[in-house]
Amino acid sequence: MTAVRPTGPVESRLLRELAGGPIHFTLIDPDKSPGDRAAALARGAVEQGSDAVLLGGSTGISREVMGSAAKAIKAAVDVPVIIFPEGPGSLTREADAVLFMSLLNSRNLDLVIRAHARAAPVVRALGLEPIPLGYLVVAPGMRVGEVGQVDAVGRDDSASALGYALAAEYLGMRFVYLEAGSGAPAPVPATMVRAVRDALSIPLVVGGGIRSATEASTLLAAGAQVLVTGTITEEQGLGPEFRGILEEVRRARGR
Ligand code: 1GP
Repeated sequence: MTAVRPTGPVESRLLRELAGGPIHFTLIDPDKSPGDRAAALARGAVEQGSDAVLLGGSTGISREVMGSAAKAIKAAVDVPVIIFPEGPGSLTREADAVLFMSLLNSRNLDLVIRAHARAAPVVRALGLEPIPLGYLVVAPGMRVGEVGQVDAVGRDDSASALGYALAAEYLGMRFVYLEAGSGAPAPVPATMVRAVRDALSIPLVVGGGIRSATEASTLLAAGAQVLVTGTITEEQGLGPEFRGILEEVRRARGR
């Protein structure tokens, strides 16, 4: 027994990369991009410098669909494949890790902690590495805001975002994710990212609505350490916008 749960291999790898500057996660929805298409997207994204693949979506993805996407991606690329779950039903041992995340501003206790009590023994039995993360939905929140029954943090309410983020850190979570919602018309405001970054000691993940190099650059300058993009690859593949975002991440790392 140690006093603190040891950091697993995926988290250790992410922390090593973060020591060199910001990184990028590519979100793939296996319902929209199953198996081989998921693997092709992942291969292209990693070739352009993306550091991990998140697998998820906000509608019930089955264990089988998640499993076959994870397996195909792992055969294609050498970056962590991490489940971004919307419930215990999509957990699979084919992935490397799972964001073990509490939806901090949900009104539904299931999404704050109760589903986790059901999922934790499954995560343990599958041998999946849990990465503890506080997930905070900022307006407009989009589909995850609705499904997650959130009291979305207002876009001008950096003080609330800071409070939630710091509470997550003090509760022992190891990452905080500020989420504007997949497909949001604009990402989380840079002023909010800056306010949270200034207070937080753990890595800050930012996602939702990032579609251009300019938005990526603004968020990185404000202190975002992990940028997550999903819609842009689902809609446009690995085109110039995606490349532009990855170039900004590389530039922020000084590469
Ligand atoms: C959603 O933050 C992620 O959970 C990615 O958002 O699909 O808007 O890139 P987009």
